[in-house]
Amino acid sequence: MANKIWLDGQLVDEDKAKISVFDHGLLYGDGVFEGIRVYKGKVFKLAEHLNRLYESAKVIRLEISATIAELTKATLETVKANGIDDAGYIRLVVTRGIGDLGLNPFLCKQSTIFIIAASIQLYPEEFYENGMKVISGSTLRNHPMSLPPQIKSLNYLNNILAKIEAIDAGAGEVIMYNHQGFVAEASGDNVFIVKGGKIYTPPVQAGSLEGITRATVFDLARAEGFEVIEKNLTRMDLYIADEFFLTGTAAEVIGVVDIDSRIIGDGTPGPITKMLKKKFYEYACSGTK
Ligand code: PXG
Repeated sequence: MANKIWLDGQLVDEDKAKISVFDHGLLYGDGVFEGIRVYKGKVFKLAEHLNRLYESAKVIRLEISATIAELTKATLETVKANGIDDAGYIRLVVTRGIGDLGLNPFLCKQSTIFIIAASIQLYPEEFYENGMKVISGSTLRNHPMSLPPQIKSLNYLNNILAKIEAIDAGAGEVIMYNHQGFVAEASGDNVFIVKGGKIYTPPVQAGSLEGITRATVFDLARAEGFEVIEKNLTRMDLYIADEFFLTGTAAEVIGVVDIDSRIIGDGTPGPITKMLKKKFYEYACSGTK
């Protein structure tokens, strides 16, 4: 059975879900999106994802042609129509809409909205068991005065260039630094380290998305009595960390055991990383939104 795609107010078959070649989402990467998980029939943190979507849209002066309540309903409808129950992945995209061949976004009459609900491609279990190898990328994260990394925009070329470096190096992910040399984020995840029993992560102002998994990990770690500190981190801080992990909708919580051939801890995911990974999964499956 073909996937049902929600497109501008209607559920249509996958092969009928088509976007115009004049859509500015395609012509200029002009738009915003969210990637959301479904666990045990529940859409994880939908309100937080939609809030971030509308904030991203506000910054780029994109008026979303639906209310939060309408998009909440549409998302749930799309999940149901596709029979997604667990290990589901929702991609909600809002483009500037159809315009002409000029940059002017205000000539686009109406945003285009579509929602895909599918199964998530999970990392192999051994990645979680054994930990991941990452590299420091030479591609800097976008300068916040250029394209703020807090916007989850359709323009991912900055991250894609960094991801190519990871692929070329045979690494699972790439760490991106900012123009000052501080850690920003990975190509699709936020960065955390553990040092001396405390948990550290860069402030979003260093150049990262304000990750929803990141915020959840803050809550879970603090509930376990850990201090979570937002602080600028250098490449050296990563090299000498006791533990190192990444967080994101796709990866959840995943341990890093090698960065630029410096081995982290004993070369396997550390105890706090493993605890948070477990707590995260339990929390996500508990039905708490
Ligand atoms: N930074 C960037 C640049 C991201 O794209 C995160 C951090 C983590 O944010 P969340 O809110 O997800 O904790 C992301 C999110 C994929 C995929 O298919 C990537 C993301 C989300 C969903 C799927 O690679 N990145």
